[in-house]
Amino acid sequence: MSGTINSKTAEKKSDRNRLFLSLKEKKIPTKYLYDELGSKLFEKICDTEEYYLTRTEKNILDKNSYEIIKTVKIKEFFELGSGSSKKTRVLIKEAFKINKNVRYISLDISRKALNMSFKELRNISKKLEIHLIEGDFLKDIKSVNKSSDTRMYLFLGSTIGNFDNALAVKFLSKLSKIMRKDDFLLLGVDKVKDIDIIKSAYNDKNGITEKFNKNILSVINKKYSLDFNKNNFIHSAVFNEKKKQIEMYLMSKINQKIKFSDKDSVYLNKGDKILTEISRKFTDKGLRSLFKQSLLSINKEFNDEKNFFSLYLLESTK
Ligand code: SAH
Ligand code: AVI
Repeated sequence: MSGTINSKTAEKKSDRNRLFLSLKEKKIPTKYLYDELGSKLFEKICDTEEYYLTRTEKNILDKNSYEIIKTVKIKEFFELGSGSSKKTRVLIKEAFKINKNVRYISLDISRKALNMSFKELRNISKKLEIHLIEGDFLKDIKSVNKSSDTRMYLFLGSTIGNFDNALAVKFLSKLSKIMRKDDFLLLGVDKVKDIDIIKSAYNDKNGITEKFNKNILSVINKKYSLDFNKNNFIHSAVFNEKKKQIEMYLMSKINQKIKFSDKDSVYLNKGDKILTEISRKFTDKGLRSLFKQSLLSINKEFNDEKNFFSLYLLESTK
């Protein structure tokens, strides 16, 4: 069972150049974590004992979806980076109970995620209108801004934490400018807490995060005909206390040269680290400042008892 996917991800020569420039800075864009296997591994991470984020956010949603849906009259949900939509389900189900004409749109870079999302939401009802868009939320949001119905944007799972501050402000401001008077953004954010709890979420004992991280090499190998050997790398996820962020790296075990094209190669020394992802953890003060800079204001805030994770219902102040 799968829905029709509208694709916006044609491969361009500039993507290859961008990847090379990124590799020269010892970075791989985070979006390459998510191919078919990457999306499956991410789902497995969500079920690990250590990865508290998903179950905490799910509990918050389970408890508050009714209140959210009751307070805001939404015709259309537009989820960015939906993954499997397992958490979103309860929200859409509540909305569908009230309004059978409710519409759900998912924009995700991974086909696997879109298919999982379709499966998850289709079983609410065959009548639920579902649109799937394979695209990059950093590039393609504007092109799907065609609806005149009241819309709730969903950006869950603390994916905003995968952006540095400048990118987060740019992304959220863009959303705020697109949002109309009656639109909302529901944003999930992971909070600063005991460092050991955070670190173990990215270093699970069964090595699923390690596989997820190393899979990024298979993704770029396949996409750009490269020959990274994952056995020559070590998974490293450390907490940068100053920046309050997890930094996920692949550390080279050896001195190595990876051919990129006839004229270009990537050189790595033993111990060199390639950054694959940052995952920022937020304070209330930091969030207030982020929202202000991004032309957003808080309508409602939902937390768990331990204050591990927060869900914000935001409005545009543009
Ligand atoms: N929101 C879900 C999934 C989070 S994982 C949850 O809370 O569990 C991040 C999701 O964003 C993945 O499904 C991944 O495929 C998607 N993603 C990552 N980078 C993206 C990009 N640049 N554009 C669109 N989707 C992206
Ligand atoms: C999608 N994103 C918010 C996850 C995170 O926690 O930063 C991705 C992830 N990386 C490693 N584990 C999970």
